Amino acid sequence: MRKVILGTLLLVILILGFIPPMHPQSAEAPMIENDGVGDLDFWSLEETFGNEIPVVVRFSDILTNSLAEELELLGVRFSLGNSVSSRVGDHYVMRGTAEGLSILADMGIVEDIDVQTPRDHIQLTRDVSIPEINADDAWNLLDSLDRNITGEGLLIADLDSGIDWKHPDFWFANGGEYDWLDDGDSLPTNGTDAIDLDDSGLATSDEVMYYLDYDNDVIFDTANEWIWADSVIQNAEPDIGEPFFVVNDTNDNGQLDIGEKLIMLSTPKTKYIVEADGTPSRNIQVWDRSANLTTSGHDDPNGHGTAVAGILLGGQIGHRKFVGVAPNSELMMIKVIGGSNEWLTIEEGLTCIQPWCRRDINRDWFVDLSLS
Ligand SMILES: [Ca+2]
Ligand SMILES: [Ca+2]
Ligand SMILES: [Ca+2]
Ligand SMILES: [Ca+2]
Repeated sequence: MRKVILGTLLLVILILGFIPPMHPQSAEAPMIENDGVGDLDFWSLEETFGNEIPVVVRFSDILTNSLAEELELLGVRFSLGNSVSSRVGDHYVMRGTAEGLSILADMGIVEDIDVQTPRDHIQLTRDVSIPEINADDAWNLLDSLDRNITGEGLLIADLDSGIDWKHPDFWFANGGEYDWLDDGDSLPTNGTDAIDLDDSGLATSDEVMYYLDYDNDVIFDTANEWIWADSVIQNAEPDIGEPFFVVNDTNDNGQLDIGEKLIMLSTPKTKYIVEADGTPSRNIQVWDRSANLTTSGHDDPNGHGTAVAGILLGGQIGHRKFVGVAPNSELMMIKVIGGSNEWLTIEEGLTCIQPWCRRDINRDWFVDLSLS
């Protein structure tokens, strides 16, 4: 049965959105980091914010009702009305006077206080926010076809600024397992280890293994960093056609060990991209994974659509730290934000879903608008 579900994840996206490697935090509002309670100068902040200093407070435990009432007597109140609606996990959005926040910081119940960025919103990474909405519990449930509820079989139409569809977060780990061939130090080593793509047991020049070392610690972190084969152009850079992999980290230590397999990311999760063709008349064009996606010049310089797609369906369950709500679903990105006449109006975007909906007649659909 086909279902069309029109929904908005606006609140979820505002509260939960974040893809660390691709989208550094917005600089729209000041972000004051502190390493512990007491590093903030509340009195300086009071000069900026008056008696309404907006903060995110991480408590050592969920607040009881009586403690929440006690805090409000100190002149520290909950930004969104009460302690329930102002909470994500053990983080609370609050506002208060410098004096009230100072007392709060010294009460021994607070792990951390930061100034809100932007005001009234909590920014948490997906490893915190996705469990908070119980998505990880839903993954363990079965649908009527005995499939785990991970988005499998679902096509998400997302009206946004586009997607960096080549990013390995947006590929299925369905390309089979491969051995890695170590150079003798029992560690992943850029440029000297190999991925045995032809299962010959021998390393050849088109099987050289690399990993992206985001934190420059010369250690490959299986949950946050990416490994790939420099198989097409041997230049130590990932090129079109060079496969990325996730690790079957069987001893669950976050590292690639001898005997552990690599799983190839083989199929893009992005099934369709719909955008205007860049001419003033803005003719609609469709990039189809089964036809012409790899030849598209589509990109997402804005970044918002890619971030939203990460929340919707990014990552691979069991292999990555940051996983979206429905990571086994497929994506139709409809570009309604952008320049150079590549955008559709929202009305055009919603309209063009329909013929595709009829084509994918046995699909369940979800439509996401996250545009405010
Ligand atoms: Ca090695
Ligand atoms: Ca590293
Ligand atoms: Ca290369
Ligand atoms: Ca391991």
